[in-house]
Amino acid sequence: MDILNHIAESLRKGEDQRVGTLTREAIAAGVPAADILQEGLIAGMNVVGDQFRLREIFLPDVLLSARAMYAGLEPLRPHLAKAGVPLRGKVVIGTIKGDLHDIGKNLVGIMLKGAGFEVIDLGHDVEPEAFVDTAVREGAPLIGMSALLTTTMSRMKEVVALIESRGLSGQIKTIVGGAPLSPEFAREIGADDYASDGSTAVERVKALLGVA
Ligand code: B1M
Repeated sequence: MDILNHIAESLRKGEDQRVGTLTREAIAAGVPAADILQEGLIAGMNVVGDQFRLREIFLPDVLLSARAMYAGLEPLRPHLAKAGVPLRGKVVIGTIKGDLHDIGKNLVGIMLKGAGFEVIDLGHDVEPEAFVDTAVREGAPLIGMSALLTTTMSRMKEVVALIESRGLSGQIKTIVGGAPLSPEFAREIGADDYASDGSTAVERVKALLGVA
């Protein structure tokens, strides 16, 4: 079994220390950070999601795997985010109210920081008002929202509605993402854009803010 399969398998088993060690070994062996992320950590987490859906494992197991995911992301962080890129503008991000899933949102934040954006991360379970209030206070022209639950994704439209009702349309743009979302959903709620993963998010944010 190669090291990426080992990482995926250890993450599935919730072995956080092992995932951290294997990730560091993979980095030292010169395995590209993007491969460690996609074929190791995310591949393992996808298996966890499938097993959870099929009720082969339960919530405490998923929590252990989430902890292992963070143990792998920690050493990977500086390799995902390229150092020394000039600041390109402020972005407010967070996971929408009612939703505690933050791994994907954090990854998007890492990639945006790596691309030179100043990222204000409001965390998870974020009130719609908090997104807009923070963007106004910080002078941030973009809000990025994440949702992993079909029950919480609809709350994103409250943020878009607040931007409109406060007369901020055009001044503050929105981008949404998360596993249950789609470009159609983004259009339906009036968001300015949708991204399926971290690197696409960087490209779409650059385009929305008109920076190279
Ligand atoms: Co939850 N959970 N969970 N969970 N969990 C899912 C999402 C689920 C699909 C599992 C399943 O049934 N197969 C299911 C949702 C079903 C649905 O809504 N239709 C589910 C459920 C049901 C639940 C609970 C309700 C379970 C319960 O209590 N009975 C509960 C809800 C709690 C709550 O939020 N209120 C719950 C809890 C949890 C944990 C706390 C145990 C844990 C989260 C820990 C944490 O995040 N700190 C957890 C986990 C880990 C998962 C799975 C297994 C993995 C999610 C993940 O981190 N993926 C997940 C199944 C799955 O997705 N396979 C599942 C890895 C991550 C890198 O991918 O988040 O998709 P992702 O992010 C991607 C893209 O989506 C995109 O880029 C990222 C990088 O590529 N992206 C963006 C994300 N945000 C973006 C924003 C952008 C752009 C792109 O722009 C701003």
